Amino acid sequence: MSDELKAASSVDAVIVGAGFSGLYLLHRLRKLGFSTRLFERGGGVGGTWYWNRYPGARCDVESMQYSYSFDEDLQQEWPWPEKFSAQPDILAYANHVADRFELRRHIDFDTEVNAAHFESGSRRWKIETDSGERLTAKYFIMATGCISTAQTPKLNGLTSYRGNTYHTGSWPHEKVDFTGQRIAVIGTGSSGIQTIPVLAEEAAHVTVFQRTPNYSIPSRNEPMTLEYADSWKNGYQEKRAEMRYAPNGVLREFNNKSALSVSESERQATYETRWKNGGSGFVAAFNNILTDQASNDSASEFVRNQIRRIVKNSETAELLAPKGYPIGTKRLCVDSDYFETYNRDNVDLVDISDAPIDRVTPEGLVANSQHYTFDSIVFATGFDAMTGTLFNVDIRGTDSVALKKKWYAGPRTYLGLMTAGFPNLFMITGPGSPSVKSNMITSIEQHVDLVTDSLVHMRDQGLDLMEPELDAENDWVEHVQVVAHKTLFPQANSWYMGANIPGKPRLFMPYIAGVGVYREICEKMVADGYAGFHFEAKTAIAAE
Ligand code: N01
Repeated sequence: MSDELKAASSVDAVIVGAGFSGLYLLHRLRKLGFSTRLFERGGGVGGTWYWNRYPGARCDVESMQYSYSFDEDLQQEWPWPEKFSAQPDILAYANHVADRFELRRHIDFDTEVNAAHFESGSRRWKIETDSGERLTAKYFIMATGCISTAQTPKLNGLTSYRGNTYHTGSWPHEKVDFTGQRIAVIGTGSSGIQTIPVLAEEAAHVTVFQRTPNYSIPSRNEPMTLEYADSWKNGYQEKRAEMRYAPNGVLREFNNKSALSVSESERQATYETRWKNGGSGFVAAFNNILTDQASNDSASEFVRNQIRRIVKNSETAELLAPKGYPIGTKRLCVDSDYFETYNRDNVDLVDISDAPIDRVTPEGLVANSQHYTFDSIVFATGFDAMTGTLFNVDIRGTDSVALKKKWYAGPRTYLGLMTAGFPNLFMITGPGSPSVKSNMITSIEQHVDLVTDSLVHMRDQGLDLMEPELDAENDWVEHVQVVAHKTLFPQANSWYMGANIPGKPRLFMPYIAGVGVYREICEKMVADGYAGFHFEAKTAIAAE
């Protein structure tokens, strides 16, 4: 590290990221008396909700459940205006939490952590930021989220383009006015599917470039009623307790029947009801949609038929109807009038499944040998998920081994929390934990509690260093894959599998056995004396 850098300061814990993980972590650690610094690359709190400001951005987990449970007054008092909250409302909530718990003054905004190197002698992490600050910490905690590194494809000619380009994952703060514009949207994942209907309302013309069609279920979003909010608030404690052990960390109606055990008419009626009710609970219509091909086929075909019913142009409908991978194995999208949007005169769909976009020109782009002219191009092309943001920091553990090097064939963690060879480095909702296959806030709270409890345990026991045992880590990595391969998930080219990033290792990154199962495993690990973790007591040299 450079000598010109500022003199090192020293804290118990450095946290990276002021999203929902970082805010709760900061709150807990400060309450427990640990000294902290939190660095956030954005100019404000909110993480994913700070960056993803694209028109139509909205959460697909109900607000009454996509919210913190750690403070009863907070959950009783906060008024959510809609069933599924829009990005500005979630960001307002994050800001409220930061103010209510007086967290803001402990955060360095507009500051990126560039490097974190573990020094074995002192047993401290040496951390360097892009503002030139250098400091040391006993604990280094990446609370950087799972989908925070936006990916713009490296298209030929992109720098020659004279119009404006946008990425849904790093949208401008000021309103973008698309009135009268011809715009391209590249990508039809959750972000594209949310923004296309809203952009189509404003722009003169929208051309959607689709590489893979996605399954999407209508959200049936509606204004929050007092009755509905109260049905949660009068019993929040019990409901939250149940959520913590629910398969996805959310309460929703789960049908414990196989799709193949019922008559065709019951199956169709069940899908109809789920479609009418809306939301991603569609895949819980039966208990084996994500594990049994024939069951999944019935659900997939039901959704394809809904698309054929909604979209008037049959050729367009067929292009929009996903085929070749099971429903739910790429992130199931939830929309407001997505398929209906293709009935508008000002929206066209271009299928680029056979040949990628050829090149960008100063005026637009070339695909399928045709030149299209655009005033703006919107990239809804996703993220380098789960590992991308961890690799953006030069993290080096024992013997200066880089995290990126250790994980060259894919992430290796014990419980998605820590990785061997990187003592006292914690990840909140890291790869190998339920993370993106759950209600993120439920999983965030569990991980933050587990990490902070571990730090208290170390403090109480006079311990200095915590690290997974290699055998425990190897067993966990294998277990995560075994569980994933009992499902249909590995069949899809999804970002869960790293398939959206050229050259990224292909393996299923989240732990899919369920939030409740995972929590019980963690509870047992703690009850068994932090089984699978290795601790070292304070030494004279480390205590200096
Ligand atoms: O990103 P994605 P996203 N040329 O990776 C296409 C969460 N989220 O930002 O499928 C052409 O899903 C790519 O095509 P393909 C949620 O977890 C939640 O939409 O790889 N196309 C795909 O269509 C979600 O899953 C909410 O063939 C290219 C799209 O771009 C995650 O964030 C809302 C391309 C990317 O889809 C990511 O969603 C929004 C190229 N070179 C996001 N490269 C809610 O809560 C990529 N694509 C509702």
